[in-house]
Amino acid sequence: MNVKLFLDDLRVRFPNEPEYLQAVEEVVTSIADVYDTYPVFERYNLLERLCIPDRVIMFRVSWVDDNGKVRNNMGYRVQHNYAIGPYKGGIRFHSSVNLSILKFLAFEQTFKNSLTTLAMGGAKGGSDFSPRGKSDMEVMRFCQAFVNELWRQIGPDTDVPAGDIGVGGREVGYMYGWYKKMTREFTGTFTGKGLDFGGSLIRPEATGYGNVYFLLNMLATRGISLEGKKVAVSGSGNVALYTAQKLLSLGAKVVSFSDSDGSIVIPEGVSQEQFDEIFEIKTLYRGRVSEFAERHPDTCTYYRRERPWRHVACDIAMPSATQNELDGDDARALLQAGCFAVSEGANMPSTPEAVDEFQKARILYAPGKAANAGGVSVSGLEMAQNSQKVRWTAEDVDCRLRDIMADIHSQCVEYGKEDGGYVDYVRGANTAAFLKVARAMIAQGIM
Ligand code: NDP
Ligand code: 2IT
Repeated sequence: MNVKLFLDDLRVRFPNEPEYLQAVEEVVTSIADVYDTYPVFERYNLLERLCIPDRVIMFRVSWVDDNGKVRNNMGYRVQHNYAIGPYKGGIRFHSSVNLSILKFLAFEQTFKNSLTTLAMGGAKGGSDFSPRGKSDMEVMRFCQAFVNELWRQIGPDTDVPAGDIGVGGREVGYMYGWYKKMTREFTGTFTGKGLDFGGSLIRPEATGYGNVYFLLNMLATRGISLEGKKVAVSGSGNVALYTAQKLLSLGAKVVSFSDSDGSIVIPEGVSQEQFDEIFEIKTLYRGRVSEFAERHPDTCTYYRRERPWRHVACDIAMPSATQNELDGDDARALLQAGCFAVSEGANMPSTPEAVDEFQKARILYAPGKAANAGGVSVSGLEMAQNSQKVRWTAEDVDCRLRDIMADIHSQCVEYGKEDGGYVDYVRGANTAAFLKVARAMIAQGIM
């Protein structure tokens, strides 16, 4: 396969989709060798079929705000690939959402879900609607209008949405409620549901906890303990908060958080009480990290409109906000300060230049599709519980999550270990994920 020609062709066909092209380029470059090892792949033109989504559904969402004004947003669902299971992936509500971002996320999700060991294909959806600053009733009306269009396209064995940026328990509840009303079915078509109506214990925690479990597996390969290590976290949403909660419980120091307005840095690490305060500001009041900085001027510095990376001295970085939030200069600053491990909670948070820096420096670097797969894994466990109409205990789900993260780590090592012993987790994750989906696509024929 000629990687350059393949990518040039995609660039011509999808010129306005930089995030999608970025995600595809990373995967295609890293699996080129294994792709060429099996001529059947090229005979089936498998790569092109795997990179272009099965289908994209786009629609207008009209809703009425609290002032009686009619508002219009765009709605999308990208059903990328369902070779190994029903389409599965989150819904993102954020003003930045566009087709390129959702296509990159659905593409990544296909590979991530393949690594989880569970039967799930890849999808992503969302809207350029932002829940921030909206009342509960506005969010509810928007979610109902969104699902009014989407409900025909999804189902427990067809496509199962969940949360992502801007979509948490509240939004999933409203969407699931309307889905039920339209279908008159109580099935597990959404995951991340409330515990009282089919949700799984540990699903809210799963992405953050799973990332820490993955990190522990990586550290173990070099005999390093997490205790006492300084960890820079970005974001302050679902993933960031539960990452920090697990880190604190294991004796690590969490030295930063951020949101779209700026970052807070706490050089000595947040205490448990301070973490509880941040958790409350973010989850109870939907507030800003700057509010915490205002209350703690002695221990915490606020950097307005800046990301944390150039302002923290840390051993480990866990970017958990959004795509391309850590660039080449940030990576060099982190390395300079002694950072020796990066485990991505967000999807594609590091730019290609940053990834290159981490890999050149031979530090432990785990891409999001491996490290943050805990969230969708527990979504898969929620689907399993829903179809059996049972509820597993928190211990049971947590134990399965640990096992899955260990399994994903082993797959990365199996396919990513180099002669000198260095593990290229990017190549490992992409290759393991690709081979499973590719085998399934070949076995099921061209469609
Ligand atoms: P949340 O909406 O709960 O939190 C997102 C956080 O990131 C917020 O602190 C938000 O700040 C910040 N953020 C969002 N967009 C930007 C931006 N453009 N610039 C700077 N900061 C930004 O989302 P999640 O925690 O669920 O998601 C975070 C990341 O993790 C995403 O990349 C998501 O795709 C990924 N992920 C999520 C999973 C899940 O289960 N939820 C699973 C796997 C990956 P603000 O409050 O100001 O908007
Ligand atoms: O990026 C992701 O893996 C998610 N947002 C979670 C998807 C899911 O279906 O739980």
